[in-house]
Amino acid sequence: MAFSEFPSTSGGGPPPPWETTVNGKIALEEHFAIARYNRRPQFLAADAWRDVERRLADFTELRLERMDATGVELAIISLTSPGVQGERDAREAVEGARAANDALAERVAEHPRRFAGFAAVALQDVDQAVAELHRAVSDLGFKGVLVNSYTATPDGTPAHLDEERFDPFWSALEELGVPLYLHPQILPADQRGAVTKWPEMAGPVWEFATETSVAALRLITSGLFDRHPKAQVILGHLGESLPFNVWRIESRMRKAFDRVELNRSLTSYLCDNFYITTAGHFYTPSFLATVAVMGSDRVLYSVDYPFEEMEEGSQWFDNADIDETLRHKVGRDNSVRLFSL
Ligand code: GRE
Ligand code: ZN
Repeated sequence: MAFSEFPSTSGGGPPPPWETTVNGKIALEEHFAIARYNRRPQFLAADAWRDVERRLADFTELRLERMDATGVELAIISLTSPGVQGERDAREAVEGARAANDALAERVAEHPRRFAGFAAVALQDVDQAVAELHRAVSDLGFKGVLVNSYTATPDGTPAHLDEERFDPFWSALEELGVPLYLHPQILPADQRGAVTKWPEMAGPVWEFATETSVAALRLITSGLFDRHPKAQVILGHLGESLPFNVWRIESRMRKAFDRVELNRSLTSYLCDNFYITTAGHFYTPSFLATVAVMGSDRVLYSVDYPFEEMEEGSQWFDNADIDETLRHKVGRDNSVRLFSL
């Protein structure tokens, strides 16, 4: 298999016991939960949830074994959705983010070659979120932050990442040089009409893609990347449908508005300020379209464990009919570069 050619990153000394089975992939939409955030999403059936719940809490017994078996050397782990973004109370959110990050840091410290972390932050309090981001990156060694799109507020109005009050947080990300993983959440309550009527579309089926593609477009159209040109955002699920639609969005945007207030084109923001992962989307035609739009340096392998199976991801990716240079870039090299590993 292609990935067996990867050199070990373990440096000198005797090979660690996993070396025979790990072949070097890096995955970065991989979730865990501490007890307070390990809650069944309403769109997951109870029997499916029992398994996910156990696997969210586990790092070693189930997760590491599957990583070994499927050639994932390093998983960058994040708190599951909605996590801290679901807290209406700012103090609870601040406390929850800290607890989740401390718990994750402990697990990473036990297996520093196999796990790394994305921070959770309480954007309910922007100053606290900036402080926690600094602590997570500088003290805990985390590789960036993952935000489950919009943040709850006391009155239930969602706070979106393009709002200017979050500018200090974007500045902190630029200063630290770390990316923000923009992860889905279910739609805000007042927008769930179609998925309430037809639950078949809820959550990862289609709701996530609509929610998060709009969240990403809001970042662009708000001019956020003109204010924060170095900001880097990661989208999962092959870009939540955006690469497929970018030409049409851009074309119609130009036709609808002669007033173009942005410095650059939509496509150039997408290609310069975004990375896209394969999390939960293991389909070669869509993957190749994504690479064609984004370029081969901005697509990264991921699974979305434990909501998706590592076996399904690696069976697709390791055997996909793509060239080996591309497989190595997406499987590993692009992440090594992005996260300075
Ligand atoms: C995800 O992280 O993508 C996810 C959830 C919950 C259910 C399904 C799913 O957070 O894919
Ligand atoms: Zn996910």
